[in-house]
Amino acid sequence: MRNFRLYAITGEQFHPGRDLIEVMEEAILGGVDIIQLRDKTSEKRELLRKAKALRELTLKHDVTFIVNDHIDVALEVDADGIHLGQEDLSLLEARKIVGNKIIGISTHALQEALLAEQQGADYIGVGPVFPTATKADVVAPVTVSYVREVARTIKIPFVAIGGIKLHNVDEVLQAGATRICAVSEIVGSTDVKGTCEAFLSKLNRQG
Ligand code: 3NM
Repeated sequence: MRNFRLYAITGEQFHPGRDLIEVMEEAILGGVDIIQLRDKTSEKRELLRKAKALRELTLKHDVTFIVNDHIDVALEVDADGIHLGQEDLSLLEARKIVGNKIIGISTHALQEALLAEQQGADYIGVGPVFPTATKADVVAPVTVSYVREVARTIKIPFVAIGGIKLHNVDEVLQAGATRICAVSEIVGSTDVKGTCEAFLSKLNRQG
């Protein structure tokens, strides 16, 4: 799996009146190197339309493209990978279906992280670090102490997520994260490109 540092997930509720592809292209121009389509409300046909458009966009810019939950959609548009939560299809089942595509797993505790690593996840999500209203029914914040624990223990790439903003990202980086993911702070920004650039300059300063 290609290295990545700044991971953006779609969140259309944060940019009413603005086109999905336009917003995500701005994020890419700001330096995002991996994009995930996450859409809990669209019907399949609409989801497929968005996935196709994002696949085209990410190919054009040579950026990794991940689809959340919907393995069928990921396969249909030949996405680079899928992202699954703890309640979704198991990693081992998913691996049988997607072969060597990227599989990312959300984790909220070290046991989940260790299991995902052992079962062959390509990367894990580590969160929610801070409170977030973006994900429904999310567990209580795991805080930067979970980031620190994962940084010490886990060998596969991990990405910190959940409530991460420009004003609190330094704390996450200091805890050992080298990759971060944000939804509302990026796609809800009035300057998507500038926000991504600001995240990257903090990531780069950290090493
Ligand atoms: N997954 P924002 S938190 C999609 O902890 C998602 O697994 C999380 O959105 C996890 O950057 C989250 O707006 C939402 O807080 C992150």
